[in-house]
Amino acid sequence: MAAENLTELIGPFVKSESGRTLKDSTLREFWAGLSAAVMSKIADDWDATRTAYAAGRQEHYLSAEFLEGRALLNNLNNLGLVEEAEAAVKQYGLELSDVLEEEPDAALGNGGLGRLAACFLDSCATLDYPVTGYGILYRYGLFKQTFENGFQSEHPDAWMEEGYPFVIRREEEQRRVRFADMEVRAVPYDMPITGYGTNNVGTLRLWKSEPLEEFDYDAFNSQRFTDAIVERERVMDLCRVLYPNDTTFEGKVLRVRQQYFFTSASLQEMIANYLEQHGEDLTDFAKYNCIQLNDTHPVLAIPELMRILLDEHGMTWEDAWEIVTKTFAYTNHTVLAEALETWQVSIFEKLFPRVLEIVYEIDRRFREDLRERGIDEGKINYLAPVSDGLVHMAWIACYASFSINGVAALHTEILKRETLHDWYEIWPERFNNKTNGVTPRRWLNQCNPRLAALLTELSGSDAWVSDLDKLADLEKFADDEKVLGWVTEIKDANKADFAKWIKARQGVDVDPTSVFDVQIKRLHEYKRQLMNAIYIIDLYYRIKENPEGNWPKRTFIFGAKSAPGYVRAKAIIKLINEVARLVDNDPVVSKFITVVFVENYNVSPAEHIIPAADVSEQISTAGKEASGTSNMKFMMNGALTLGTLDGANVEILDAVGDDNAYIFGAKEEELPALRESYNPREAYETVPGLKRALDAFVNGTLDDNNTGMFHDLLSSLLDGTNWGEPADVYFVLADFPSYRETRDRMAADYADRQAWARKCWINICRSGRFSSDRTINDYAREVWKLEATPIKK
Ligand code: TH1
Repeated sequence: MAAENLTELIGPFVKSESGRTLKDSTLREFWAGLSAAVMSKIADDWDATRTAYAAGRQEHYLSAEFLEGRALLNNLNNLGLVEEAEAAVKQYGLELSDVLEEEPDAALGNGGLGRLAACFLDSCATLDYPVTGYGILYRYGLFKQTFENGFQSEHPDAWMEEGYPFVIRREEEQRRVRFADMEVRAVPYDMPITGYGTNNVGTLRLWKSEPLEEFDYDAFNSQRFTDAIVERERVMDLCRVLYPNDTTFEGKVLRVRQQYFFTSASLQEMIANYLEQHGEDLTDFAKYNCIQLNDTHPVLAIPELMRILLDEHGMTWEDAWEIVTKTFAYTNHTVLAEALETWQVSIFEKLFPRVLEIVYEIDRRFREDLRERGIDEGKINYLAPVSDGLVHMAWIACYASFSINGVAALHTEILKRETLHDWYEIWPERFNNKTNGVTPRRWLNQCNPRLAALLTELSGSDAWVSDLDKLADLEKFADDEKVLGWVTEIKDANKADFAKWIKARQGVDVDPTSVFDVQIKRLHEYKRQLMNAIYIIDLYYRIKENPEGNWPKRTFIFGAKSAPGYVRAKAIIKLINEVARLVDNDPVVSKFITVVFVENYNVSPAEHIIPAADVSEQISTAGKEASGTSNMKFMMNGALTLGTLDGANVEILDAVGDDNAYIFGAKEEELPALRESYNPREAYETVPGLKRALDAFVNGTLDDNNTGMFHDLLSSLLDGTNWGEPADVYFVLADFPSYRETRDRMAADYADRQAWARKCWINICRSGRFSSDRTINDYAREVWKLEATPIKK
């Protein structure tokens, strides 16, 4: 089977997918056929990997989100089948690139946290680590975004409704999950995770909820047919939709059901595998299993594992707790208070009373433990798993985990100093940092084939693709004019590609010779897209004032979804769209600048945008962005960072030095003092140009269709709110002057393309640290204690 080539395989697979002759098949059917053919080539190695991993020590990555994006090209690249696939579709007069664009994004995540999980699985597969991802097969991924008159509107993303060849249903490995008010089947759908330069194939296991019986015949026979159908739908509802909040907690019952559902099913599988491989005595469970909790969303796994060990395997509390506290490791991804998961005790009571009982017992013993350590009651009550009628998921995680990590150096320091300070005082040895990373397969080799070819040629092999530190050897070309010329040519070609892509997608014209200045990430006040927009409004007025000025040509690119209920974020989206219109309608200003808001930003648009970027906007308020990961993707692709000293920006600056990054704004340690004296109204009155730019929100220059939302935005900056929120919480106006100065300087620097290209090259060559391979090797060595387990070649 594996010997068959794609040229032979594709015909039959397309036919079976489409049920038609090849010449009548659609592009989508070609995509499905080619994908199915690729799956058939993976099957044997996948099976061998699963068998190899089952026997030894394994790590299980529990995450409510996996933002995989598209799978076909990634798999073709990993299997070395791109050329074969090109030839295979060419026989039918098609282009592979057109076939690839047919694939829907698997958008089972909101943003950085979900995409990180996907990059991690990629690295685990590439490095042969025995790691499995567990999550939820959401029927609807993150909503699709459209703009209606500049306003965001949301549409369901039924991403696998038309069939999706990259998941396999494993009927025989289903589990049962019990809630107080219902019992459901958890059916696993497995996605193969191929690696680069290895035959190992990892697994992402996504659970789907289904009714226990296809039909409740009892209900049917007693003429309650419709009741039976309604009950069925209730079970299917469980996995229906991904909650669209990034870094904010929403205490919906369905969400906590999802969390218990996938963690319980995953644990049952781990236990079953242990019993099969290592016998009835579970004492050594933690010797063979380690569980990484991706934020607090899977923390119910802690009391659930206790429940399984106590109730189903008759262990004592002490023995069970011993296992649990050697098994779990917790990653914190944010210090924002609004992200803290605290569930009402009454919800636990209703859904899983036995789990609540266990949580209470953890709480009781926790209090006893801390009292013995001489800690005062006030602090104990604050840190306790249960207090004031709320279950604190982060506190359970901190108490039960042997490892607690942040996702960038600065973030981990803030955890130790503030957010988790009390925990750090009691258990300092649990704390460690694991700076995030991104996979260079998708985020360089795959999305930027021109640059990848240059890197391979200059280094004499493609070894850098799975060992990104190798790029450091290429720094010797930093003053080689020929190489720098190629770097510039590659960027220009990528920009031309982007221009074509966005024209076809949104009908917008962009000038590929302009500076491409990009901010793509979830819309949140702390990320300060608003500061970016204010800069553009100010620039608009400055150009109008001086139309003969030597203004560099620039394209400002945005991509961002707002949580549907986040009113202020939605107002910022409308504002940016209105700024785009203002600029576009002005015959003078539009000669110099263009504003493009990429609709429905997602993983695959990012793959078009990032290779074309010159400027990477990483402008969050210092201390608020735990890490950021697009900053790393931009760096790898030779875009220069315009950023604050926040999250992983700090480490990027460390790697490239002051000359090769543009840093501005208040530092995290300066903010408390600044807050004391901060008066945003004074900035409004005194910073040149600021009043003019902000007045545009409300004086008719920008139109919010009489919703009042721009007025609210302005007053959030100048007045705060009558529910006690201070003015300009995120220091937009405070950082604006240094942002403007730095951004202006950056645009002027671009004119010297050679000097600019040199900076780009340094960024590329020093991006090795930001490969998720480095991150995963660190987790494997320091937290998971995991050995690479290659299957035979
Ligand atoms: C993000 C962080 O905001 C970002 O800075 C970081 O790079 C990324 O995680 C990966 O570590 C987060 N996303 C979420 C999503 C939810 C809750 C908390 C966070 S933190 C739903």
